[in-house]
Amino acid sequence: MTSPMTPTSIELRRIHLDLVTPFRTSFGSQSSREILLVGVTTADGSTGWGECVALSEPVYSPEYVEGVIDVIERFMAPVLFGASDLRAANVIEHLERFKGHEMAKAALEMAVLDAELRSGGATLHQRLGASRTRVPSGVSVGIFSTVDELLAAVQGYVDEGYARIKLKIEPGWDLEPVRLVRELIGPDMGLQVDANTAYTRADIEHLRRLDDFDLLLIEQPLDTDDLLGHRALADAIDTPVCLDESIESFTQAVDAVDLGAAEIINIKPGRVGGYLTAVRIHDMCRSRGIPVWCGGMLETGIGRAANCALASLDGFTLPGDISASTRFYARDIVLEPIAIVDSHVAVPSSPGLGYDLDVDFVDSITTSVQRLTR
Ligand code: SMG
Ligand code: MG
Repeated sequence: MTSPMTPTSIELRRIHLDLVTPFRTSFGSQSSREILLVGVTTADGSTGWGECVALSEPVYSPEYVEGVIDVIERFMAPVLFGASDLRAANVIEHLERFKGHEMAKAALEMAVLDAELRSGGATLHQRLGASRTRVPSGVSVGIFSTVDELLAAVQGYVDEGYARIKLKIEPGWDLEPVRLVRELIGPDMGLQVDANTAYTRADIEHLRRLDDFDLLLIEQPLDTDDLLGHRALADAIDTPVCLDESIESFTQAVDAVDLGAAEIINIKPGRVGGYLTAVRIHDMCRSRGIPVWCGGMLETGIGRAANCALASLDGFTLPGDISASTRFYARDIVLEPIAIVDSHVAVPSSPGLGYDLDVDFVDSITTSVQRLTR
């Protein structure tokens, strides 16, 4: 058992990174990423960092950067400062009074976990009990104005060695782009689609036509709340239905599986309230034969390193959205950017979450810092 820690300060640092190319999904296009880093420093002098996955606007989920800062500053930080027995394993318990805000809670748990692992000289990979030393790397490809641009982008990712392709889709950008990409990459490469809630139950017949393309899965086609719609879709089509936005907790994951609404789950630690809850969802899915994979939120090397360790657990049987740092950023904020070797990303082996911050670069892209103290 790890010894409890006393947090003495919490830093909320906002950074700004330009994307190498705009990323368009069914809910909008972004050409830069604002990211909130959460640093927790403890009385023994160790600091851990968490990366919050919230976007600037509440368009993927209800949380957004400014709201996360507010809820941490106003409610969550004071509770953690007052805790006498703080460990990564009980951060979520301490914050239980506060409803929702899973991304804020996850970022705090992640920072405490990093500090705890660093002071104990252990890796996240060891802590989670994972065995694999590398994980296959998948890439998420946005929506383009023309199919020619899409095909050129996909060809580029294939050339870089990605193990599978995920295409963003929306009404008007689905059957034809998917058909052409399947033709381009051939029958053997893994291909899947992600609609980010862009369809309704009225589209079930249309979505059935995706069955022709031997997809690994269709991710979150319907509304976040529409579990029964996803069940109806799963009954109507052969392509496995995977949930992303709908799963914000362990209980929701169990319910979605029980209802037959999720044949596969995309586990994003930030969306479900942290890495430790992510592992519980993984374990539950594994015991019930539900494949899982690790999603991405355009993380920097901090989140990517940790996602990689999580994805090395045995139940992560499908390639995750764990791409190289260069997929989104010309320069990452960690000293050793995430790279693809032979279609895989190596699980980090240094203590903590597995990254070393490029402090000078982080300073140069910081747009605001708040330091909260005990
Ligand atoms: O980090 O590789 C990544 C991004 C993967 O497509 C991705 N994420 O719905 O799964 C998803 C999206 C959410 C982020 S969109 C801004
Ligand atoms: Mg998704």
